[in-house]
Amino acid sequence: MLNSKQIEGFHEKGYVLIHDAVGQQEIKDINAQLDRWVVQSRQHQSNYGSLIDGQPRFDLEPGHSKIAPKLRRVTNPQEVSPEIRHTLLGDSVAKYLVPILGPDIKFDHSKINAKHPGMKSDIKYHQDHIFEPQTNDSVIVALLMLTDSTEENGCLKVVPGSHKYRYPHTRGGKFTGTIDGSYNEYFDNAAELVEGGAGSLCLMHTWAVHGSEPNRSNTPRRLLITEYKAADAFPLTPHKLPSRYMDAVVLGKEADAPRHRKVLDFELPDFYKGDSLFDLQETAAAESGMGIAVGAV
Ligand SMILES: O=C(O)CCC(=O)C(=O)O
Repeated sequence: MLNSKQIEGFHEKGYVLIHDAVGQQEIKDINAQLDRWVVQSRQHQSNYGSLIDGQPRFDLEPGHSKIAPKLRRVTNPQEVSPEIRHTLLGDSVAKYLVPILGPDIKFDHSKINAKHPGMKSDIKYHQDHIFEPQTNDSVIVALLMLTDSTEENGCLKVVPGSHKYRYPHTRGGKFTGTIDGSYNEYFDNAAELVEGGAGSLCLMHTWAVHGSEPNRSNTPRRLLITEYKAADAFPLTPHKLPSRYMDAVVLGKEADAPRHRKVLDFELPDFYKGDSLFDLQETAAAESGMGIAVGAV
């Protein structure tokens, strides 16, 4: 499914883009589901729905209203959509991961990030692994484009090679969900735009630094983001976005025992249940401070 150049590129840069990875009918079905959720969101004034631990599933951007709905995130949509379950827990996406993760693969969690025209949310630079640390780094973030993704509508940006470093996501001992803003200029200069058509799939290393700008266009940008991991990767902390499909085997078989990385070389996050990623990052952005790279691995 991935040729040797693509596999090499993933290890070198920390991500690889596969065009036309998932069929248009699946993409259409998922978009139809998301359209229904946007309509439903018009009935709500604040975040709503419920994950298995009670925190909200549907996250609304400030300024959301009945007339101008701003549904920006749906967490663990596979729990409430058979179409999404089919794509994420079947092999549509997972089959691409085998050359990197091996034959035995588990699902971790997923979310849809939506940026419709007029919405202002961005995603500040961060590394995903720090949010849900596992016993090893055989974890891939699979980002499936549900719409065409361009620089103008706020496509994903990845800093190539950044997966070989660890950056702090805390300030004053508090987990901020974002890397200190003093790195922004460096990241902005180095980051690569991940542009592609609907159905394209970006496989990103769990430690790759990434973020995205607000949508400045008239076209929507929708992204279905899923973490998968090798069957022998086990969580080090309670999950912040738990679901009943967490750790479900999607390909191959269960592992008998966890595999551990040699050194535990990063901070563990605070448990921030109830805060959305956006609130967490916005609070951090309002503060200032300096950070230092923890070091190369
Ligand atoms: O929506 C995006 O462009 C990036 C998503 C992301 O990094 C996240 O939600 O953790």
